[in-house]
Amino acid sequence: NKKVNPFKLVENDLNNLYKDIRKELWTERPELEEIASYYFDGQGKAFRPMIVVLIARALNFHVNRVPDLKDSQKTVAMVTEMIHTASLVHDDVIDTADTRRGKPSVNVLWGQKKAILAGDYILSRASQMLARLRNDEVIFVLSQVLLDLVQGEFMQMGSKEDESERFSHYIHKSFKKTASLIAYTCKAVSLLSGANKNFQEAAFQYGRNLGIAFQLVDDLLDFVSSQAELGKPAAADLKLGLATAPVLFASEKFPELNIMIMRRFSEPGDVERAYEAVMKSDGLDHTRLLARKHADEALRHISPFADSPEKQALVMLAEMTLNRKK
Ligand code: 2DE
Ligand code: MG
Ligand code: MG
Ligand code: MG
Ligand code: MG
Repeated sequence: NKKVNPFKLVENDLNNLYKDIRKELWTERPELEEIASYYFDGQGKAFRPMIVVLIARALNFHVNRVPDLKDSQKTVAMVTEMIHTASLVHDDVIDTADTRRGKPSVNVLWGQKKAILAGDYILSRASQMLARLRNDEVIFVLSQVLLDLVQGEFMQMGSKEDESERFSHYIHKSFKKTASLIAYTCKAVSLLSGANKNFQEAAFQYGRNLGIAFQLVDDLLDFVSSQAELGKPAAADLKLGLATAPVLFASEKFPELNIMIMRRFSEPGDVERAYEAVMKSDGLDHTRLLARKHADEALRHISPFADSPEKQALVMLAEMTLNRKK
């Protein structure tokens, strides 16, 4: 059982991904093209396209013993990264974030108005690429992602009055804001592989669980990583008023957190006190355990896939999601 290298497996398929995206972003407005292309510099982790390509290849192999990526699946991988990036350009406007991926954010370099338009422009090009696939089901599935992203971001702006509903609200929000994109893009490439309904659902569930694990780890890293490691400010979520899993778990031991959660850490000293409480509680351990549970669940869903290097890489990806440091 030789160790596979997930990066090597997708190397050929992802090699030209950013270059190909930049080609799609061509427009006779040079500044619009420049802003829209800014994050497609090949420096991103390309975590999402990697998952999509590996699911596609694993199911292509499962269905006809040939893993080679289809052009339509390559398009979905590109569209995945484009939707993700567009949402981040808008997210940084909403969060007034001034760094992203270790560089100044689009809103800092070009201002909010152009950032909003650049995000819209990336989405409009992604829509055209999708339309060119002439596949209703794929278009339908990826439209759901856009809807979920907006709803997830909106859900995050409110705090649940009822303490007992907070955790399920948080998980639901995490699905919409983060996991939906991974889950539905996995489903889209599984449709294009010709896999049957059971395997389409398995691909969806792999993406859903991996995505929730990914967000739980993201929320954990916000407490334990530094600005230098993340390429964005640490403890940023509390400062934004967000009660993520570590805080929600900590509130079981420190009920005084509940009032701060309700006022979204807006009083002087709230952020520092909440941070301390999380550190003194087992909130971080609980969050890590829950991420592990979702990663295990992701693996359970792909266990019926025919064995292949791609399937083994999908297993490793779940591990990497739990162990990442940024
Ligand atoms: C990252 O969240 C953002 C996720 C989704 C944003 C969705 C928007 C709706 P974070 P970080 C803005 C519009 C959707 C479009 C344009 C498709 O937790 O920590 O703030 O990386 O992430 O800033
Ligand atoms: Mg943000
Ligand atoms: Mg945000
Ligand atoms: Mg975050
Ligand atoms: Mg993030």
